[in-house]
Amino acid sequence: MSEKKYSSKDYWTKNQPTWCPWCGDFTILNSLKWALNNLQIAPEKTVLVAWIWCGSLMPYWVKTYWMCTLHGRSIPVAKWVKLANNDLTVIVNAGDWDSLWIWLGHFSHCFRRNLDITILIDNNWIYWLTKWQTSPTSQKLTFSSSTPFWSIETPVNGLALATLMGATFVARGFTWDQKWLTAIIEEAIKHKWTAVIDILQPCVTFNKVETYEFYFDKVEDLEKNTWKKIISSREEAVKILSTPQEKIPVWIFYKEDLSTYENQCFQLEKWPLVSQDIENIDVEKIMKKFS
Ligand SMILES: Cc1ncc(C[n+]2csc(CCOP(=O)(O)OP(=O)(O)O)c2C)c(N)n1
Ligand code: SF4
Repeated sequence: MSEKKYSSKDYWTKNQPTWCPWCGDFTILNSLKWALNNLQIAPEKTVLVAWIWCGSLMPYWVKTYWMCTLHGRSIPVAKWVKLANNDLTVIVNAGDWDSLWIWLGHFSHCFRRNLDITILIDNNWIYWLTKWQTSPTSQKLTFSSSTPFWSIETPVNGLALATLMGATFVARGFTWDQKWLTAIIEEAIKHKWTAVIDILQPCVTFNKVETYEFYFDKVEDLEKNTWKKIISSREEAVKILSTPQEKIPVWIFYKEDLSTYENQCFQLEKWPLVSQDIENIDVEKIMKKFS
């Protein structure tokens, strides 16, 4: 086997993560670094996009290019990064409020576009940064500072929504299991279309209900091979994702290869936009046509 160009150290920055001990975000960080290393993706060809919440501090601890954007705007920023230079590996790291509340429009529509980006949702079923409020993924009857008489809304089913909107890679991971989470992230990055992974990430400080112990009982055990099937029918995937299961399935649910947005842009046929000579492009004619 040929020697690896990048070692795992090439993806580490000098700074130490400041999350609470046992926070699930550590597993996501490690899994992401291992996935990049296993795939030998050049750190200088990778862009991590996030904003400002607990897990979105992740870019400080991964040695790639990164951007912390405005709240709820990571997907459009990731999209423009990808369109400007489709040679880059672009990864979005989001929270459950970030993706399934403030960003819901961007989240839904990105699957129709199907650019080659990977979206990780660090789903802790609660808002951390603003100190323990009910989130769009909180279960019914959640007690928190924003719902002191318990929540009565039903939670958003992000994966079912993504599948309905045309997602071509839909998966769930669990932060107790770094080996499988790494494998899922690797598959998502390899997938040449928009990939989404909902990651069950217990917030050990603020979420005293959906704890690791809570999930141990409920999550499928991949070592026992209880779930590990990839569904090829979108209808079946939506049905399974929308039907409460005895155990929460983790792994890749649905995968399909279609045309990426980039592949359908004639402007990107030969080179990424950043490598093209735009000096002599005359936009006057087209401006006149539509003015
Ligand atoms: C436009 C806007 N509205 C509200 C906020 C306040 N705010 C900051 S973090 C946050 C919740 C983040 O929750 P989530 O995305 O689930 O991540 P977590 O912190 O739970 O990991 C909110 C409401 C903000 N920063 N910007
Ligand atoms: S508050 Fe929760 S989500 Fe944030 S670092 Fe601590 S355990 Fe993790």
